[in-house]
Amino acid sequence: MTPSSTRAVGSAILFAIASPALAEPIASPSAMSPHGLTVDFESQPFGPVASPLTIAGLTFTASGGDLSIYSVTQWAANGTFVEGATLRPAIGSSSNPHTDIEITLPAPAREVGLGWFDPNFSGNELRVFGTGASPLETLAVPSFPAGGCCAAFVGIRRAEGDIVRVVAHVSSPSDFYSIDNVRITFACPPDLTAGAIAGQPGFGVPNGILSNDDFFYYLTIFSQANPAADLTTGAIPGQPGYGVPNGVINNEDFFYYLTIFSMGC
Ligand SMILES: [Ca+2]
Ligand SMILES: [Ca+2]
Ligand SMILES: [Ca+2]
Repeated sequence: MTPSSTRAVGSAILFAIASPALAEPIASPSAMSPHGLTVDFESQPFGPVASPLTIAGLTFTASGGDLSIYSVTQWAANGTFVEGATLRPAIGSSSNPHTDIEITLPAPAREVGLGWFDPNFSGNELRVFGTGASPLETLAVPSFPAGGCCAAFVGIRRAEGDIVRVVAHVSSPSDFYSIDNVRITFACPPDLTAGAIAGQPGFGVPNGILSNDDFFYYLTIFSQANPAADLTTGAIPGQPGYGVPNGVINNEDFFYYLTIFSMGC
């Protein structure tokens, strides 16, 4: 081997070792895990709402003021990636322009996706962060002619499962936008709650820690036939429908949860 070919092999090995797991854009909500959390804002009253706003453990903050729940039903984009109630900065005048919306997650995630209503200018971005100040990934939001015709979907998967903060970055203060159907797949699927006592803060919100509370929480939602307890079609790994909810809550779901719980994070 010549010194240069040795170097080449050496750098190839170093590259292989140093290369992080690939992050991949996600093209549609259907390509995301069926076990994700979706926040669709449908339970929120329309109109201005104070920032920060917390829903299902996700905390939404507008960088320039308050937030607002906005209906997109009058636009053709309704029912694509955005529907009904959506979240936007509380705008209405040039003195209160469109600003970024930051989403803080209660536990690390490996998939994040959302619908973006009426992106018109280039430069709109979905930025995902770990614990550091620099984005782990930045995704461009496709743009469309102004007028509410269209919505975009932007999503990202990181095998590292290290996303804890997401920013919907708006290109311009005058690019009217809102977000909807914010989907999060947490990094630890059996982590379902922070505590096992109903009504306590953190009940039903993952906290990045797998403990007996998660198991008791699953027992609770299973016994209540909560739709969230539907995790699988069958309990045998490798069989079709394993890990795919089927609209039925039965023992298969219980044994599936036992399996993923015993596997840990
Ligand atoms: Ca909605
Ligand atoms: Ca937990
Ligand atoms: Ca099921």
